[in-house]
Amino acid sequence: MTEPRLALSRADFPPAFLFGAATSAYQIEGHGTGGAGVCEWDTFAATPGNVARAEDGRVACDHYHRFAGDLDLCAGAGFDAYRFSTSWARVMPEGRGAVNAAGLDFYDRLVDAACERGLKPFLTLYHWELPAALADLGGWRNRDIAGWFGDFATVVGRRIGDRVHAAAPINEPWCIAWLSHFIGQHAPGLRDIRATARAMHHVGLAHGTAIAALRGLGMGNLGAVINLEYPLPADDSPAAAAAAARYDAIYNRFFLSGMLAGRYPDAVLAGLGPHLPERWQDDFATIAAPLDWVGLNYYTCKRIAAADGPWPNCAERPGPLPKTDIGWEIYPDGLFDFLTRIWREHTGDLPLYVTENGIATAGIDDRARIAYLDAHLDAARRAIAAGVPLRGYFVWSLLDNYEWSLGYDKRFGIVEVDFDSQTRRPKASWRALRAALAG
Ligand code: IFM
Repeated sequence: MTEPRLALSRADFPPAFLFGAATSAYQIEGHGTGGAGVCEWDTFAATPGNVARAEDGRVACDHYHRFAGDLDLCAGAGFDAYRFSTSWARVMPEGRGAVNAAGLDFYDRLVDAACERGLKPFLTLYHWELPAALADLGGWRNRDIAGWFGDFATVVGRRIGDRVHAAAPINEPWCIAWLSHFIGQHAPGLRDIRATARAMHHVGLAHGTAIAALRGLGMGNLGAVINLEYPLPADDSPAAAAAAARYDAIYNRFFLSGMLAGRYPDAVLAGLGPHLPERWQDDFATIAAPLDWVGLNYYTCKRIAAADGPWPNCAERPGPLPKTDIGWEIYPDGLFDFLTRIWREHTGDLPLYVTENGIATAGIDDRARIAYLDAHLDAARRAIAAGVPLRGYFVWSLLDNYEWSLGYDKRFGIVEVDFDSQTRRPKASWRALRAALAG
């Protein structure tokens, strides 16, 4: 059988365009080893009903011990960059105060190993493993988290900031705030509008505080990584159009607008305004600290209908397009539209990156992934042709890994992981990428 190939290749992109693979700490490292402190996801997973099969990140891909081989696979596919995150609870087991030297040493070795293989390290400081000791103090609901996070940023930046190519404080603010405090699907599993409003604001405040801390260390190339979901009205009614616009404001515009323009959209203030902390407007001087780039994580669209009940009066409906193993519709045009819209409305000349894009699909002969990557790379290529200063694209993910509340059976990797034996096997998509990125 002939090997499936991507239609696009490196030659279809500008010469300096970076191709990378992305991962995150808790999803691959094995949180039970190396002196990491208990984090919110450990206790969330240990609570019945929160995570499929109650699976957690204690072992995951055992990347903590196998990172060298994993980076060989990343470099072997021809990638230019590796996007990874540092675990707050591994570096500071209590979230504040004492540093776990073994944890910092691990990230030091990891960054060196990436550089040795010619991979530019893209650091994300926080990808969701909040130390449980900070969750005890209210976690993202507590304004003090901005200062605690700034201290964590300083500890990490001091140690590896000299070698990372780019850094962003926080991965996917929407997931940390809305998905985790309003929908309750991620740790800490709350469903409360006041908690949500505070988390939405404090995530931005922590982001800006960390940017200031990293700049204070002399680091440059600092950005933000925002996740986006393309809202399509579920029907032709004006009510559905209005609901989709509200969804867009909450999901896609709140953080971009806060971090880049120093204001929140009125459509979100209509619901969250009464629950925001006092004098929240004063914090924009910190939240909207100048950035060097913006990263967009994109996967899917959502069909949004109007709903009864309290704000935001939005309900999701099933859509007709082909779906991934998670049930997400495949909608590459959403990536093109977002890139062009965000460039025009929010970021202007700032370099953009697609910092995550990928598909959950089973099996090692993952032609569905190759088709998905092709279609989204084509959307990226079209956006560049339209003038968008897109500088790179990262596949999510290098390895099959812990997909949060869905556990281990949703497969996002271009490399298969057997979680019993910890064997790695490159999939057809890994080989297709290697062929496309060669030369
Ligand atoms: O696995 C996640 C990742 O942690 C954040 N972005 C989306 C991915 C797929 O759901």
